[in-house]
Amino acid sequence: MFIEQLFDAVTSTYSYLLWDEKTKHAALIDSVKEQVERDVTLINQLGLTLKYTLETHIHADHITGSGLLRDEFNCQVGVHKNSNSDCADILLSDGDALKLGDESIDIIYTPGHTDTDISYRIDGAIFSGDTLLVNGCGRTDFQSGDASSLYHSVTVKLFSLDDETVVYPGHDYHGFTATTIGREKSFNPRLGNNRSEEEFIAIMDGLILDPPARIEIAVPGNQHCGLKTT
Ligand SMILES: N[C@@H](CCC(=O)N[C@@H](CS)C(=O)NCC(=O)O)C(=O)O
Ligand SMILES: [Fe+2]
Repeated sequence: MFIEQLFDAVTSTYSYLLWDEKTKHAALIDSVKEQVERDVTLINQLGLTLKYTLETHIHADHITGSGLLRDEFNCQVGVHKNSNSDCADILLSDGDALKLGDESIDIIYTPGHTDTDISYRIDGAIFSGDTLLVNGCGRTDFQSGDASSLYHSVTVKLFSLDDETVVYPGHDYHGFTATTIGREKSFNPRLGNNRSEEEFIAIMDGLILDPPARIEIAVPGNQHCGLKTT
């Protein structure tokens, strides 16, 4: 599978275009509405057929481009079944798989940042959304977030993948692009080095964070595939 990592500098969001080289079938994970023109041009230049736009969760900080991309490419929009989406074509659950040519995208439910979080696994890599970030993890203080769930999603589900698995995060606020499961198991300051669940919950409870600036419009907007934002 080929992977192109794309960045939205305003919200520090990564989007990922993946495609199967043989069939040119593609998926775009975590698109950003303001970047749709960039993404449409790239998809056309590469001669890809966009099959899916996929969300790692219902985002609170930016609005998805999934609805506009579906209008352009007639692709299917996939989100987790808990998302209360009124527009998705596919409601995903743990254990589901999507096909891109002969390649598979496996769905792993990894709640904790929200109750809609999916990590998407392909051969050798995982797109972890905001469940596992480079040296960090998503906050757990809104949208049914839960530190205990996040702890289990990371330490039981993600840390059981091979150490060499490349981790592509949903955001990075510090200049990193990707990491590996082995690196995060050793060095993640919140979850690595066999951190206990109690310690992790205390760390998350101790964070004092402002809500994302656009949360009031982003959450309902994303439940409408970014097409209605008020
Ligand atoms: N200042 C940002 C906040 C972004 C934010 O809260 N990001 C979430 C992901 S949606 C998070 O979990 N951040 C983790 C962190 O900042 O370490 C905004 O207003 O959008
Ligand atoms: Fe998020």
